[in-house]
Amino acid sequence: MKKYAFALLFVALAGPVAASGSHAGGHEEKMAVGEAGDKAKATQTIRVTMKETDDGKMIFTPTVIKVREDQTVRIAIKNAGTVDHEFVLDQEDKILEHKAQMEKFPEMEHADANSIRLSPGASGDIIWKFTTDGEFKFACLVPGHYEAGMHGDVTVAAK
Ligand SMILES: [Cu+2]
Repeated sequence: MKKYAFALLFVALAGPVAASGSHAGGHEEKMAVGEAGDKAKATQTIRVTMKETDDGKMIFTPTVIKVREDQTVRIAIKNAGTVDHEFVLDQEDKILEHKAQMEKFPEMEHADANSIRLSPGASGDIIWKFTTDGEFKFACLVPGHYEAGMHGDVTVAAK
């Protein structure tokens, strides 16, 4: 019932926004992984580090994030590496779609609430409300980085 109400609300809100046209990715659609959260409502801070390793891999630490449905978290991300990295949070098929786009357009900028790009040494936050239980992903979509190991899993437990 609640999900149905959300869907109706979204249709009402999304109409004019979609009509104005954003880029082809269709980021205006409601995301299964959730929505931008309110920092004041964050109940947990999850610290994530991004870096290259001595043996040529690129990694997130940790690689698994566990949260609960309807929980708002602050994901505090630090680039401890020597090249730009990204943190993109989404469902797996969207991540892979986005990855393919990044391979065609490596300089593509993301200005979405579910992603952040950080230069070496930089830190930043994503405040996120997980609205749906299930399995999601986070990844760095700078070309080559996903293959080098930069992806992880998000498990959202049902309430
Ligand atoms: Cu990266």
